Amino acid sequence: WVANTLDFNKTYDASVFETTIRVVGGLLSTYDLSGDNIFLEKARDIADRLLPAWDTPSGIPYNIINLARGNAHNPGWTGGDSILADSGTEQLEFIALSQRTGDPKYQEKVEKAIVALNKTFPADGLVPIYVNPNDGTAYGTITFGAMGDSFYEYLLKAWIQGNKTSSVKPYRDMWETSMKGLVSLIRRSSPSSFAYICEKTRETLTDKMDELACFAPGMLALGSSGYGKVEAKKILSLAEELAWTCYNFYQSTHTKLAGENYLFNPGRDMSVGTTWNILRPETVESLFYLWRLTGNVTYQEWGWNIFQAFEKNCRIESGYVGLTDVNLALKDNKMQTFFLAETLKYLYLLFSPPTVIPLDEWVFNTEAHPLRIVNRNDDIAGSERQHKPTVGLQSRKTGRFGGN
Ligand code: DMJ
Repeated sequence: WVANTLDFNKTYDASVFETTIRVVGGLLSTYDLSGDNIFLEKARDIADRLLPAWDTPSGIPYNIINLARGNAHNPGWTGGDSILADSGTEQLEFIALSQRTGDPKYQEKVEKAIVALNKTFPADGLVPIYVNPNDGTAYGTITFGAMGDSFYEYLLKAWIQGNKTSSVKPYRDMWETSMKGLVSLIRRSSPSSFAYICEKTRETLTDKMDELACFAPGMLALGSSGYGKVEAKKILSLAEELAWTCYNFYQSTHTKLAGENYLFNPGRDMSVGTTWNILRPETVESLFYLWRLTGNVTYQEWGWNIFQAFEKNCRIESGYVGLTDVNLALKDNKMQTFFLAETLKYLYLLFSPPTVIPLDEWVFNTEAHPLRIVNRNDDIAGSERQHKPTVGLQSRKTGRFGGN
């Protein structure tokens, strides 16, 4: 079907972010798992159609592009600006594509966007969600939930994908800076002392956390081993605390499924804000990482309970659907693709031996498509040799960003 029927030449305005993480990521992962060239060819076809989105004055992409015509723009409701997560979550896929094709152009485009974001990177590493594609300045809310989330995830994962070498150290540096910022947003509820990540607009913190931000415990756990012993322990323990909070997002409702976001009020711990559940994966994703990295079977138990709640409330004859209200158990009529790509995959992996997609050989893109970590010395067609970075990252003299 992919060889004979899949055709990307559509007059369709596609989200650059969603198409990258779902389609390019899915095809590249299938290529890595099967070795069948058709998947690489198709990944390249659609990536080529997305590439003009990065032709902006700053290198920060427009977030929508017409797949057949190649004209790019931003959604009207952002006032013409780009969204942080939509603009900084293509690095893994496009770097992988350059590695596998030997053509550096994909990597160059997505790294230029990070370089642009790094130019105005704040001291606490927390970047607001709206970014001007002309000059890279950012404004609006700071969040690890919707519209911010995977930008931070990819800083860490690009470092892992690059074998944690000096050439990708700038990613790690940016990520560590952002994690200091994350720590500054942590507050604890009363009476039960659940740790949560606030949102921030200018100097004001809001006691609200999206379920989407529940990818953060997994990210912190995954990144913890890159710190020295003492800091690693602190970060891992924060990851465990946040995972407990996220698990309680589920446990605190009538269906035992989490709402879309939570509000924290003194004396009342957490309460559901937006009531729907669209089968999102972030909490089970974090449980998967925590189980792999700590070996603590409690995370399997929590994952099993969440799985049972999906079975009980969301399963219908033809598949699964979300809920419009997690307390009233009202069903919607949609099964999001990330339920198969992520939610069920992470649950499957939570109950598989760690040798299934080992974390030292694979890195999951933000849609849970595993990409093989390629030994940089063995990069196909020698991306190290061929790739001449055209941009420098602040004053760094070394590294992939630095022009060596
Ligand atoms: C997925 O598409 C990805 O995980 C993305 O980064 C944000 N969240 C959705 C699923 O909730």
